Amino acid sequence: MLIPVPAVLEARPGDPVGLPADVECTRTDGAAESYRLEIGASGVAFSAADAAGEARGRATLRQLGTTSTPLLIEDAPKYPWRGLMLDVARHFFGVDDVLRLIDLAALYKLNVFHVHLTDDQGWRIEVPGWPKLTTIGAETQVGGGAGGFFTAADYQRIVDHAARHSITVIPEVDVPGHVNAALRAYPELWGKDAPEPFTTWSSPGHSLDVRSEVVHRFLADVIRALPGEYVHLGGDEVEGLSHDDYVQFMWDACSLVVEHGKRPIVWEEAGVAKLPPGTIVQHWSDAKPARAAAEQGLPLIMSPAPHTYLDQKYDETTELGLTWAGAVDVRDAYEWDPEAVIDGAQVLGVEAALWSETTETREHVDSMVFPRLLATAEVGWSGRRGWEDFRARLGAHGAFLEGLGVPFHRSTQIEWS
Ligand code: TNX
Repeated sequence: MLIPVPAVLEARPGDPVGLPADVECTRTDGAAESYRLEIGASGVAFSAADAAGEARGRATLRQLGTTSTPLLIEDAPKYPWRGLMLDVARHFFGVDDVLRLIDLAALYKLNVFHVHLTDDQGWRIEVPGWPKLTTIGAETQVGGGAGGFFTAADYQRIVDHAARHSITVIPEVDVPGHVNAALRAYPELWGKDAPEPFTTWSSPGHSLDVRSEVVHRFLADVIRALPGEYVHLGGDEVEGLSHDDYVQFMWDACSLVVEHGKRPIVWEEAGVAKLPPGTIVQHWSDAKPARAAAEQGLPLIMSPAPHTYLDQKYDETTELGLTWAGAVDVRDAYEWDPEAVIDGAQVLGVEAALWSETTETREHVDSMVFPRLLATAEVGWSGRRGWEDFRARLGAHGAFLEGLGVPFHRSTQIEWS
């Protein structure tokens, strides 16, 4: 829930996005992530069903900025999956930038941080036994600049930090396409000469040699290197593979994730393949394979590009961003129903995605993520409460974002206070 904030916010020097820890919270029975907050003359009564509920309640307290206005909030999420994806492959963002973004996501009750770790332009995560993935595979990014990568310790810091907000980190390693960086490091993964670095947008369209033994060994080592309950295997925009090879590979790769005791996630393209039960499918653009996934009984994460793609321009005057999904202004990010996107889908939740072809700095990221992420957050937590209502609350919320030092995009759809 996005709460209207008072005009004057308490300054919290040294802790610009920290959540208040000074109000005590007790545990009660209730739905996952639920909490109850009662502010009265005699003080604050705060209870939550679990640690996540406590974190969501503290986010509300932080947005309120005061414990002196009487109120009663009984709150629980509509969907169990409310995510933000950051692409660190097209342009690399370091640990500090990532931790800060997670702090901001926590303020809006998100509970998933999905990090797109590999793509044509760079491989950004250390994998034991495959050192060239990061020495060679990480050295470029879009525009040709130096890339970067997370060591295992860096990545663990991100996971631990997110866990303190009851946010789950989802690592994505994109296979069998979008692999140019990995092929440069280990050409045996496609059985040809090492390709040239790829430092522009789009994709050279290369694919792993999915029938080779080395690819399966590689995948197992990658899956083992990634901590957590989930592995996102990508599976999007694959070129140069037969349909049969593609569907067989997606089945094998997802099964390998299951064998490692983890739950696979894939982009919607893989919905045309038979996938292990429990695999989560992420819709972004094409209803047909997403529907095929739903028909298999698999749960879906909704990231429809015209509503959740944070890399798209707000309007034709926006400097950064792509346009293939049309302009995505705040109203587009807010006015959509996750249940109405794919017929018959079991909707796990929503996720906004920042692809980073055009975003290079923290300021770039902030201006694309905010305020649109707040719309996705509310669609996922409260369900829609009406555009005019949201619009008014968001307008009053501008000062809050400003107080956090977030250079958000001042969409002309909003009357900013
Ligand atoms: C499509 S969404 C992609 C990404 C691009 C994005 C740009 C998806 C699964 N694939 O590789 O970065 O469009 O908007």
